[in-house]
Amino acid sequence: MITAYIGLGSNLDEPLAQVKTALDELGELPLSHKIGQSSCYRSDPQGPPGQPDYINAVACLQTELPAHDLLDALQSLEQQHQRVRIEHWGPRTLDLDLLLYGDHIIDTERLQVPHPWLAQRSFVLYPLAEIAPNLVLPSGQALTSLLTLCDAAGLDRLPTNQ
Ligand code: A4P
Ligand code: MG
Repeated sequence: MITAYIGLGSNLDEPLAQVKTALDELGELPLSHKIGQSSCYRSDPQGPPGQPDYINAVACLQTELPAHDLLDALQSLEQQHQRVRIEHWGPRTLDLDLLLYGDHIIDTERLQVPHPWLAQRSFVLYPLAEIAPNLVLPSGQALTSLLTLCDAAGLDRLPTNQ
């Protein structure tokens, strides 16, 4: 059993509803249990200018799926949300990133884990800290030390009843 962290993001077609539905759907993946989920956050878009704000969250799964099978499952969930890939880092109905897969380091054509931008992104680090405050990355870096280097400006935690 591996503990995996999934980053969720959406900035099209009712992003908050997209992310909340996807959090439920992650709980139904085969050979997996969802054991945690962060609050939802509103975040300023990073990437091409002029995009709507994002909603982001992070979920924690315990899974027996091999990493590439988990990626397949995440991509088919994205497809269910009718995601169309138009522009790199551009707007999307649902983006699911495999942030961490245990302490594995994976570098294949289809999959890089830890996710390459994990350490720089407030919309990943702050939700992650909510559910795994004592996390240490495979590099040996503690999440707490990454947070001290990452500004939370442009990131708002939404009330849980929203
Ligand atoms: N891929 C490789 N590693 C992974 C991984 N760890 N998890 C491959 C998921 N996929 C991974 O991804 C392109 C390919 O990456 C996939 O086919 C998979 O084989 P994509 O999701 O189609 O393309 P993308 O999302 O446009 O590019 P990328 O580099 O994945 O972008 P990110 O990192 O997902 O960033 N601003 C805010 N505020 N909030 C956001 O959520 N997200 C992005 C997209 C940009 N700006 C944002 C946000
Ligand atoms: Mg992505």
